[in-house]
Amino acid sequence: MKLTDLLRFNQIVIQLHDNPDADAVGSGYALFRYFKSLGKDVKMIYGGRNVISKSNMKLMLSELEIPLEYTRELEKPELLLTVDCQYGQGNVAHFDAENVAVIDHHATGKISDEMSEIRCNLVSCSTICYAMLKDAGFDVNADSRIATGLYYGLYMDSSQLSEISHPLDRDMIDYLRYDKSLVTRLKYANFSISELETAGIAISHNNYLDKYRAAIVKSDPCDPNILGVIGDFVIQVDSIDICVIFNECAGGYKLSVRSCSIEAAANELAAFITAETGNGGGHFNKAGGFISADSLKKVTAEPIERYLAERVEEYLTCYDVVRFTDGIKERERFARFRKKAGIFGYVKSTDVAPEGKEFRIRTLEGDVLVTSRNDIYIMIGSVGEVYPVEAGKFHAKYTPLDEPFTGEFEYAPSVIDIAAGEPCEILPYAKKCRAGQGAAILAKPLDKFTKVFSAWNYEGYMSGQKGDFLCYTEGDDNDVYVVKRKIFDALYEPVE
Ligand SMILES: [Mn+2]
Repeated sequence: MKLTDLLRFNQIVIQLHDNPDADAVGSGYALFRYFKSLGKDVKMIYGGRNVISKSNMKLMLSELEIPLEYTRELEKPELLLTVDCQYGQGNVAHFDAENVAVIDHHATGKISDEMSEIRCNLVSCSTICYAMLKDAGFDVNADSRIATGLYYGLYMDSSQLSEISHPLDRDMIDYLRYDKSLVTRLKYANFSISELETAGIAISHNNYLDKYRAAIVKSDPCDPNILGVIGDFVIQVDSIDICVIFNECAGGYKLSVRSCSIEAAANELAAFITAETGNGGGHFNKAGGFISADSLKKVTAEPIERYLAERVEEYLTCYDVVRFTDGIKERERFARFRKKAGIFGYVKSTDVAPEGKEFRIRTLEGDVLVTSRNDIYIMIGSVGEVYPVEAGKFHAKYTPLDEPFTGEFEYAPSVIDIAAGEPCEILPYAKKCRAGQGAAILAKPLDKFTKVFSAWNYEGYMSGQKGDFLCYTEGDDNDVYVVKRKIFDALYEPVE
């Protein structure tokens, strides 16, 4: 769905979920301003049992002058647009409407269609609205109140930005011109005394799995942000390397995951725990997730606490580790392959940034730090995957062509100038290259989930599932990497 698709309606009511949080309000307000700017008859409402009472939310509404109305009755509008929630859910007061549209980031099994935009890979609904408004040509920086609302929405839904994962979330942070002093005030009006007590009770009742240096912590229902705060505290305990903090929320359970173990990324663990029941993701050290109560019922009859402990144990005992310093083990199990002749993209790092400058390559998998040098190139694969390569290796494997490289990707690869903090796209600089013959690699399919610590300065490790390929550049036993099975099958062929 595009926002412009909704312009055929004139009377629009934006509905937030009951007990609206910063993300719902920030998202709703940005949309409100968009429709208002186009002369629509628009209002912003929420229903349910409670009127907003949290001090940060009251401050947000008054300082940003957000015309949010609490209502128990609504005259049937031409369009009801539920934001940060889905029509018909338990935490969304029911109102009749002639037409219903949805913008949300919660995984409920429902997918996007012509009247709904559901992106569960984004940590906040504010990010979806940012992207949709940008698409519709609306400048969210035109009024800092709009930008501030979106920023604070993302901030609060990502446990203070620590659980973001998608490059769009990061782009939004870089882009928004928000009111910094107001955000600071909001940050320090976050918890009430009773929530402080809730956090204290949660911490003193943790379930410690000493064999795995892991802790599962249950909190009473509270603001989801408390979970992140508890996690940040618990992970500092000397005998705890991993912790999962959770509580009940509308429709299921909200999770915060923390890890200081180099081999167990929090985002991977969050995705693993929630794989069958919801969604999860974030950073290497901090991540978040959601488990839907309905989905949980389908996979287990156990209490959530047991289920979480079992999933953590299962995760921690399910993988192998390969380090680039190990060299090739069991060489006889590897076969020779080479890249099929094909067209790829490449960019010289010095085209993107002056020599010696450090920049980040922003990809779906995360940011990779690179220092611009004559002998460092950036490769762009057929599905938009991006990685640094030494010029020597590049010229051995590829023939550069003097033609621009173009492609359509879910997220167009971009780089960030670290000093300036500005994102810039790299596709405009990209040229084609042809994979040459004789670029042989040694590869074998993985028998199980494997984590690979490569020689490049990645934020952690690459991981492969069973069936993905573990690869070495022939002649360099330390140049190890993982290629997803689908990509491997498309790009490589066996060499006799
Ligand atoms: Mn949200």
